[in-house]
Amino acid sequence: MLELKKRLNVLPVHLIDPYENPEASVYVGEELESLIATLGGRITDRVIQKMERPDGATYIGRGKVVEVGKLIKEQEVDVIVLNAMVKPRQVHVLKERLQKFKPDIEVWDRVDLILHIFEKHAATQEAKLQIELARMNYMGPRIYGMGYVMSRQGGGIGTLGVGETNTELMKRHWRDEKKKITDELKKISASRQRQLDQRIRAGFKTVSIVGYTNAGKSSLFNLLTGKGKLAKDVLFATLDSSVGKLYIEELHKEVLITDTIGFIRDLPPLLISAFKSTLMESIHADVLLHVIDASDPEMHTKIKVVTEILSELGRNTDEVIYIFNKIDAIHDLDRTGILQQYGQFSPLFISVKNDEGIASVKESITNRLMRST
Ligand SMILES: Nc1nc2c(ncn2[C@@H]2O[C@H](COP(=O)(O)OP(=O)(O)OP(=O)(O)O)[C@@H](O)[C@H]2O)c(=O)[nH]1
Ligand SMILES: [Mg+2]
Repeated sequence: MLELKKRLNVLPVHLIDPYENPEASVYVGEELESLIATLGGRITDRVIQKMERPDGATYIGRGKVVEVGKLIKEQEVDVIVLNAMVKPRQVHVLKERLQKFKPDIEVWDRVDLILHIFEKHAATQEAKLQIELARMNYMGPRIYGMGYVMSRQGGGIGTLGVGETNTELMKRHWRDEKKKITDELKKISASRQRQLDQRIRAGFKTVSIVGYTNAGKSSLFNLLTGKGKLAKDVLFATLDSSVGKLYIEELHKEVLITDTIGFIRDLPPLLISAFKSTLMESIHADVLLHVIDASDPEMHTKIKVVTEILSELGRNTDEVIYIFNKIDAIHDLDRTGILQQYGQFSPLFISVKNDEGIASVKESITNRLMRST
């Protein structure tokens, strides 16, 4: 693991399919750079490789390796980040080749970058364990076990059982570690589930806020619950679920509201599954609010990403309420178009920043709850 105390020099490397819509690549590239900024990295440069298909060995291709190699030396780059999910083997080979130019260079793919951000923002033991599990799932037994086997070999390979190969050892280590973490997570989740059950038995209804990262979920949560939760212009500011209360006059009752981790495109299912227990609780709420950044040109794609993840997690997405936030930041929002396209999701237009439309959110929650009781 890389020391994150000092400010990292980061070089993003984008592989662009020349036949793909160039605008789409720009947005995906911008997202990568805001992820890097979120981690506190300094972007030294930007390398673009136009290729229809990644190179099997080095991902970026032999010629590019030399170009990137020279850059990382010149610019004292600590990490290069590949803008995609890349096979561990390709990352490994690329790193080896680049080490000839700069021995301590790190090579991350997009998922590694996201995992480092998660790690930086993880506040609770549960979040930390979930990230560790996600990392293990993502690396797989071989890559995860590499460091372990090296250290065992340092201590003498004679400790291995007869006929036990390194791969088997790696797999066993991976399985054992995974079981330890999973067991611990189960305990935490069970105790939280008990709390939740108690609340449900006490007659509390639940409302959950979901959406793409940076859409304004925590900001809305704060406004609804009066809590001072961290809202920041970074991706994945929130990693832990938090619960607050909102009083609904018509029901003469308080409801529980949860704010949780944001979604992002190309989040591998294995990574989501590590956060499943936290996510499951929240997405199976009585009312689900999907917060959308209406000022984002990529809004429609992001809505799709969130909807897909919700269905992957088994939530019926028909009854979600769409909340188009940040209307203060866009002047020509096509409300008619949105109402037509997303009419079935009872779209609301709000600005948390200007405290606009919040009453409509409460009203919508109330209506749903009245219908379901
Ligand atoms: N202009 C504008 N900015 C907003 C509005 N609501 C939230 N923001 C800003 O959007 C950024 C993200 O807000 P958060 O509430 O942290 O978003 P989030 O969805 O919880 O993000 P993650 O937890 O990182 O997934 C912050 O800089 C907020 O100040 C709004 O109505 N208008
Ligand atoms: Mg948040």
